Amino acid sequence: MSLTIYCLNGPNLNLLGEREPEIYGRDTLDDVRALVESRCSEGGASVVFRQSNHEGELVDWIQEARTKGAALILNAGAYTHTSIAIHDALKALTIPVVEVHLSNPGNRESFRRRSFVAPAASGVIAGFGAYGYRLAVDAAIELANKRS
Ligand code: CA2
Repeated sequence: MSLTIYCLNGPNLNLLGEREPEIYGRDTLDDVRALVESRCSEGGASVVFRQSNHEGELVDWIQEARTKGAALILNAGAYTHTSIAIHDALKALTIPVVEVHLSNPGNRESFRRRSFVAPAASGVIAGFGAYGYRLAVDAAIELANKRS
């Protein structure tokens, strides 16, 4: 049976491509979805790709990935820097987690330097724009295959 990769996206990422292209690039979230779907299909995996502006909904989906997913790619947006609820949900997972960001939070405002996702992630990909999602898919499939 093929692997299912969850790719979850947090608040405001629905606005991608509409504002601040110098930080987040010109790709829309639909472009990112297409890239992720295509890379997953090349790697023999299926994908559940979602975005929410609501912390609790993201927590629900992380819990869903726990039983239905082989790996999780997560761009928690600003919740990365604030959410203990997302941190706790991630800690309950046994599947690999790949944290991804379009920008590099490490070279931006100091409040973006703390991540509540990173301590629960296998690795972090940041600063490569939409291309980072392609790298994240490769890492997620590699880690999921190693486990199965
Ligand atoms: O670089 C990333 O992927 C971020 O997760 C994006 C978040 C930000 O809070 C994180 O520090 C880093 C913000 C997403 C907002 O996306 C927008 C896109 C276009 C226009 C406005 C917001």
